[in-house]
Amino acid sequence: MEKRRLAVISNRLPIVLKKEQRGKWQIEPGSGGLVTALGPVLKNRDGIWIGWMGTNAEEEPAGPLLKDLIRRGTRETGYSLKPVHLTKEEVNKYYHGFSNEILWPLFHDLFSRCNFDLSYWPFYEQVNRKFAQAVVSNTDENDYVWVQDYQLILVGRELKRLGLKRQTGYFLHIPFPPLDIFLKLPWRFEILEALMEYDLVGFQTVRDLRNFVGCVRALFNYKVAKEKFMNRILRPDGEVLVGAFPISIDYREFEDLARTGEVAEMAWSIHENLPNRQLVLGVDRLDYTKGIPHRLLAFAHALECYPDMRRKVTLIQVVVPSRVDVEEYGNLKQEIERIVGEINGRFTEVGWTPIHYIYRSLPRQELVAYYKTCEIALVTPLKDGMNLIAKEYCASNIEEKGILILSEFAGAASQLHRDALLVNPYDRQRMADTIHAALRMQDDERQARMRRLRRFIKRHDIINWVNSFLHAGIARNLGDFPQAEFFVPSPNGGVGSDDE
Ligand code: GDG
Repeated sequence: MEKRRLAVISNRLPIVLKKEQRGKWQIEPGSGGLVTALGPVLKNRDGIWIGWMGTNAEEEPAGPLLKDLIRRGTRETGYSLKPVHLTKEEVNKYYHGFSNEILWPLFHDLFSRCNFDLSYWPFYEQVNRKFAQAVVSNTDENDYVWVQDYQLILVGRELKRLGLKRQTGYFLHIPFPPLDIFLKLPWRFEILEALMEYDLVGFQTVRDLRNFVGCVRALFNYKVAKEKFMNRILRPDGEVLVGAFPISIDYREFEDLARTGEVAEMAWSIHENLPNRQLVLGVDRLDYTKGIPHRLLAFAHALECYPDMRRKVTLIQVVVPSRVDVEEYGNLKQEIERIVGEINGRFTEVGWTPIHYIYRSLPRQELVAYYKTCEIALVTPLKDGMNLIAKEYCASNIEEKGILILSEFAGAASQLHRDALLVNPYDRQRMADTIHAALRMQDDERQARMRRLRRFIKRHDIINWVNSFLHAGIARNLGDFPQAEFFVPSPNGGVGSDDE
């Protein structure tokens, strides 16, 4: 049999095309968990990555120069990069429109933020077809095609429409909503049917998986059979395997970085400049799903309820610019800055400012220095597929004295609920109480919790994630990966029953 290659299809390529000030084009390597995880796998399998380069086709460099840049990217990454070119209108309607104004809010349960603009759908279909055509041109029958995330749900369907036979897998990085929310989507049947065109579909948590299966049962009445820890959906013309594969991080990379002298020095200087107090850290992309205003207000409520916290604790809130040209995100930034200003105006005393607000992306080393040195991480999204910040904080917290306060609505809670302190981000009083309790937690309890968190994440790292998906997808080996837990909060802080 010919060699099987792995082809990853994602909205963005793992390189970024940048125009320097003097007009010269450059490529820079992309960062993020997916790039680190898939890089080695793609290299070893003679891999291919298909994606958009983040620029409008109208503004891209001329053909030969672009080819040259891509060739350079291919040389540097060690696998083949295949760009999909999108026009400005396609970017607006497929990416900003259908993906980010419809699927993103709907799948995060924020239905009232959806803009069901009818002109977006044809572009979503058209661009997904373009991606499928790129798969046709760059892969052959032996290759395994692995499609990533909500922007590209229709690629599997389009491949079939083009008459192409490939073994395909799909992973959804964001949550999958429950039936009552999913039903609001005008294209609900098309989206659900398209997901069932893949051979394997992976979700972040068992809850997402159940939501999906619930929608399939309700809207299509297909039979669903359990097989080991997976479900097999039996369509009239075939079957699709669905499972929960919680994504993770490159644990080693964060731990190793946290051990370097540079990071130690940065970490020391952070505390040196904010002496005699505990530091609470929030790091988020600018996005309304991350619950930043709720968190700031809960922190202020804690200062109000527990005056002993004043002068002894500082919240460092890092907000990473994202989707900056979208009006809604601009408004969110203003709202955050207004709340920070009000809280600081109200509580600041000579020598103590309650919130340090940073609005920019930090270099990886500096981010890890904050992870390493801050006593508490406040990771409180309103809804999140997984949330990698929670896992990165633990991996980098090598002295094992940190406390993770985590939202029940982050996918990460389904794995970390035993040793993180869980909160409902809408419950301001409980959030305030939990922050206060964390500040007073004894060192031995902190250490025991953090040690267990780190051990778990080390065992369930990103390499493990890639392997379990590919084992299920390529080898159809369903036996040797761990069962994900079904998590719901319980009154005394345990795991909900799994009696489905
Ligand atoms: C989607 C889902 C799911 C953040 N600030 C800086 C920085 N980051 C990096 C972190 C982390 C990543 O960005 C953020 O990952 P998240 O998981 O928190 O969130 P999304 O971007 O919303 O990702 C999410 C994820 O996909 C994976 O499946 O977990 O639920 O929404 O890796 O390190 N990196 C640097 N400086 C920063 O200031 N260098």
